[in-house]
Amino acid sequence: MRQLQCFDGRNALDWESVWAAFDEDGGLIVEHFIQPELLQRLQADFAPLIAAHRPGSATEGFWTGFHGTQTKRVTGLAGHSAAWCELLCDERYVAMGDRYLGKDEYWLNTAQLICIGPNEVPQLLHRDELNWPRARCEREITVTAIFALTDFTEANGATVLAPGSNHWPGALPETPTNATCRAVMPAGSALLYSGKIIHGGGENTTTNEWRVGLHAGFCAGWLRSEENHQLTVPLERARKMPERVQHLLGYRSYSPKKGGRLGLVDYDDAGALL
Ligand SMILES: O=C(O)CCC(=O)C(=O)O
Repeated sequence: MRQLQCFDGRNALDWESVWAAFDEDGGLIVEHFIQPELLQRLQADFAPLIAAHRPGSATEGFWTGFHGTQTKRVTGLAGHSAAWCELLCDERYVAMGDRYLGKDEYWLNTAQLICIGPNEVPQLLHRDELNWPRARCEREITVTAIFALTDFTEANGATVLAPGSNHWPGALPETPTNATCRAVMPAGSALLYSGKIIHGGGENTTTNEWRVGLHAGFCAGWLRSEENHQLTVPLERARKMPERVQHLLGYRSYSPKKGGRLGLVDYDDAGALL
């Protein structure tokens, strides 16, 4: 069974190998990506939000199954955690967005805590780029990180991925079980992956363990992001955030090297408001 390549974030990353793994397999793991002290602050910031949240989806129909009936999903995180805003500025995370989507040409798509609870069934396998089915093209339109805030194990719901499926033709080809692996990784690791790789949340067969992942992706600046950050992080709060975070949350306009500008305010960059 093909596995994802694994790097050690305590050492300087060999970027050529990192991008080669990303391009070939569609994803990779960087263990120890988050410093222990930052990990503790993230866990402390998010613990009360997770405790206050109930499992299951607010949306009926297809989304009830997709989101998971035993899974808590918590969004709107930037307004609650300075530690998360700090991680958003991590230069290795920035490097992934800049490489695949173009420097300053992307938004934070969604940042959600995905807490997979005991007895959760496997999530439907999917490709993240299918959020925008008509926009799919050869290039990446979305790339994502899942940061492990607890250990990810086979038993508690480590993400299921099909390495190499980023090259498979068709919108969502059939995925044989023997083509998949699990992103087993210790707390503090990051799974970095392409919008084209087939993947999904894993089954949680434990009776008492929650698997907590911070699922945070970027999407191209010409796309509407999954989460509406400007409604959960009000302007006054955004003013106090690092410039990169303001940008990622949509408090900037999209100005590609070619083509027109989007998301303007009074024909100026939205950043002028701040
Ligand atoms: O939680 C995971 O491991 C993956 C979840 C996922 O891919 C999703 O909800 O879109």
